[in-house]
Amino acid sequence: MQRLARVFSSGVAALSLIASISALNAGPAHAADAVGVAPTSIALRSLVALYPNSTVVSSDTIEIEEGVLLSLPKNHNMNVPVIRDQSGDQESSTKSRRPAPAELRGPDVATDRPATVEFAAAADGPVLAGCSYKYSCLYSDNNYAGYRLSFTTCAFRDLSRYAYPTGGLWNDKVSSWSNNQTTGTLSWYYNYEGNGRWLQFLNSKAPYAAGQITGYNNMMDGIQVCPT
Ligand SMILES: [Ca+2]
Repeated sequence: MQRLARVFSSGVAALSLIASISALNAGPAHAADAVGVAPTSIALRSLVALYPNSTVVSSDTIEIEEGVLLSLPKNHNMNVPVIRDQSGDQESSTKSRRPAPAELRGPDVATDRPATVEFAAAADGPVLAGCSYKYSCLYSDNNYAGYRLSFTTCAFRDLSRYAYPTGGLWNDKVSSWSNNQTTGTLSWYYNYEGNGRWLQFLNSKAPYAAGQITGYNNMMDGIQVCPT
């Protein structure tokens, strides 16, 4: 009977802990959240905590840099936090930064951005493989699964500048890709060869999607979105 009472009382303690966690999660939005969307789930809150300068843009997506979005996997349990393995973080932060490519060279064909790029289109275009219209997307798993990076600003991005949510960095993590920019707009993809050399090994012309990267899985280190 005494044992039962103890069990009962610890059960109450556990319950009240759950209640206080729930209260925490249901707490008022921070002032900063007012700019975007309040992170409503445990998963999204944990993701925001990993990227201190990020802004929430939707229930599964944060903006980690201007024009760069990071999304939770489609099948992520929103009640389960994202846990980062920090064992390699110190090594990553002391690694010397890769120099930006001096000159971005694309393929010999179709290097021009078409004159008919439809920036005037006000209505949203269709989502492609989970990738919003006007974005070029990279996924950590095959078939557009796993974590997703979405880029909309025309710029070169070194993937080794972005922390991968569960540990390490985003370089050598990409397993599928899509380009849902305006029709005809290009994206170029790079592998870093060392000594300042970036090798363009793939390119795409919107709309385009590939569920795997045959021969180049987990190799990509950089993306140039809409080269000019
Ligand atoms: Ca690589």
